[in-house]
Amino acid sequence: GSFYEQYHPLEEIYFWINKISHEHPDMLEIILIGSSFEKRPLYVLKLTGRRNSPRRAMWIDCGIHSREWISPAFCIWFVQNAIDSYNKNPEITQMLDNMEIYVLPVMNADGYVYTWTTRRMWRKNRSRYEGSNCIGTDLNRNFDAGWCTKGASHNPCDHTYCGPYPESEPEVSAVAKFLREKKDSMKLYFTIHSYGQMLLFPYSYSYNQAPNHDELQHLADEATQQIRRYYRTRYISGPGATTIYLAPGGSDDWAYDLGIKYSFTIELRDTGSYGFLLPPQLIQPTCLEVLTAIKTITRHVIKNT
Ligand code: 0X9
Ligand code: ZN
Repeated sequence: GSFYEQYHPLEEIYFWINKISHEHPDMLEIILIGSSFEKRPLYVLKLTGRRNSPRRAMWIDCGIHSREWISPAFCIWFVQNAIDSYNKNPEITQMLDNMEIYVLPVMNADGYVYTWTTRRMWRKNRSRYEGSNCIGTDLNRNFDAGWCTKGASHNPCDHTYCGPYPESEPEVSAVAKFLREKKDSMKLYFTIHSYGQMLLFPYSYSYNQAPNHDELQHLADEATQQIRRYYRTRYISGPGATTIYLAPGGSDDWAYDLGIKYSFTIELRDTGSYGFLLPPQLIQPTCLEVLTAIKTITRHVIKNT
């Protein structure tokens, strides 16, 4: 298979980021937004059409949880697909001409490296704090949104450790700082996870309905119908808290409360047969079907913002 049909270690992803930006300087720009706990760079790709003066922006991050390898693979595939489809596919062209698209391919760089070298099922980052020998904070419990209430843990040895305080983790604070700076133009937020085949929206830190709940539910239903039409894959949708579980400190809820009224977590394939060990042959179909959902949602956001 091609580069886009395989999983890659972090060094190869960094190399790809450099290569593709040099090949398409008119459409891609590399932005260094910060560094990880172990001082690895966090690169964001800024993707734009050639004739755009967009006042809108959207964000896609991948790899918050290191063992979810399909997630970085999606971000990489998405960037490549957008570049190839620009001026060919009308929906992608419209998307790039109306939105600046910021893509963070691997948010949890240290954890990702660790899953390649040492422990495939590692989820958290690799931070250490005094007072415990356990390593790692769950980056999706460290955002400042109902931080460390029910659904997260104060115990550093747990999978859902929320960290010593909100935004304690350099990966989280880098993303939060960048989104805060861009919040006026940022209209749409996606965070890509696996697995479970779900399209989730706020809230996850409480059972309260989001102010635009009905609009989000309707839009999510439309998006999952598109996925179903593509390969008959079933995705379910709803607010995080009622669809999976209460889980505070997540990036989607934080982005939403920052003012990004279209905020989604996508749990990619599958529903558990392979789980995190999704075979590489399934990268392409997984990405293709979810792109239909992203197109549907983006079209709606362009029309309504
Ligand atoms: O628990 C999570 O962080 C996500 N599921 S995963 O299996 N990929 O770990 C779901 C996140 C939903 N959103 C929030 N909890 N805010
Ligand atoms: Zn996850």
